[in-house]
Amino acid sequence: MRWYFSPKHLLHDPDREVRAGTPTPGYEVARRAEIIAAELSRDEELHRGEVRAYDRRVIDQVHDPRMVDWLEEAWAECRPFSEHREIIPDVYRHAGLSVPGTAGREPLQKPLARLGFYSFDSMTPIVEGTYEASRSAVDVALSALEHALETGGVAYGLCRPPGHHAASAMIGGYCYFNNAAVTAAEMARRLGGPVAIVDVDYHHGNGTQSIFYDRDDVFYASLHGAPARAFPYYLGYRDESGQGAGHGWNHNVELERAVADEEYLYLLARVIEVVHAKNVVGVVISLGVDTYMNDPISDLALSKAAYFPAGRLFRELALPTVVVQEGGYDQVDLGVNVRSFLRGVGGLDAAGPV
Ligand code: Q9C
Ligand code: ZN
Repeated sequence: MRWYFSPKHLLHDPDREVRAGTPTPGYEVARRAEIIAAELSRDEELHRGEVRAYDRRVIDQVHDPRMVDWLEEAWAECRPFSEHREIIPDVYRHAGLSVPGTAGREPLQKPLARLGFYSFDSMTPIVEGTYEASRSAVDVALSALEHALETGGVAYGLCRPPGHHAASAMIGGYCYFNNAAVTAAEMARRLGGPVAIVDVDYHHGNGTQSIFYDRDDVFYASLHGAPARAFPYYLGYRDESGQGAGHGWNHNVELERAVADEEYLYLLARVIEVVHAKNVVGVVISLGVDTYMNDPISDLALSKAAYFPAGRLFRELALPTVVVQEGGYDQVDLGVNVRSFLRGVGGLDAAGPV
């Protein structure tokens, strides 16, 4: 199996995020990706492929081009207003700040108001290199897609920053461009048939859900901490099943706290059956390993032993598959958990070379 990784992720290096009003060091750090890359480099059965640069038009297929323009300019235009390296919003476009027909009004003259227009939380800072790093994460995912389409097999994009909380015109949850959504939309277009995104990150992928909510070319299925207690709180409920042409094309499974291996694998197998019944022709996996028992910001209880069988369950589908990295914040076992999942989905044996 091939994996893809770009050192440009290092350009996104905020020192802090704001939680409960307090600046804190932040969990989504550059070291995460370096840890995963180091672990995969040790595995002789996983081969690193060449990352290509893709045209912005691929991103514009799922993101509002005005947001893409904005993200490119955001740091420079907000820079004079921040005392730090990061820009963090202080006013947000809450749903209550619009009446029908006004939700699209972008305050072009005020950089911080524009920042709040496109952001939904204070944990997703913008630094000088955020745009370039985010573009590179999309390049990584699309390079993996290219390989999966060429071989009909599996490829992994070690994307950073992650993407599944980013919607068409909204950043948040450490996410800027939705790598999985861009990849799935392009995969569906190239294959000429519907594809599925299976999101196994601890958090609900609100951005991915929103992007495809009224579409029947991408089926979105997610298992995640129930939003009544888990970020992003306002989406991810089981009754959100899609609308219009997309009705029946969204599937949320809410997990209680402390769900462990056996129950998780049972529920994931059922989700994969649902995907199978959709007759999709390709799969994108949003892989977050923040389901791990030692994850510092999550409350599930998966052990290291869960990730290999979790990956292997996807082999049942026997479809071109792109795995993209989302969350996972335990820096001790992050790398081994990702590697185990990849060996599972890649059809390699459990142990593997050291
Ligand atoms: N007390 C991803 O895993 N903060 N994003 C949660 C919990 C934000 C996670 C606060 C979590 C975002 C890609
Ligand atoms: Zn997550």
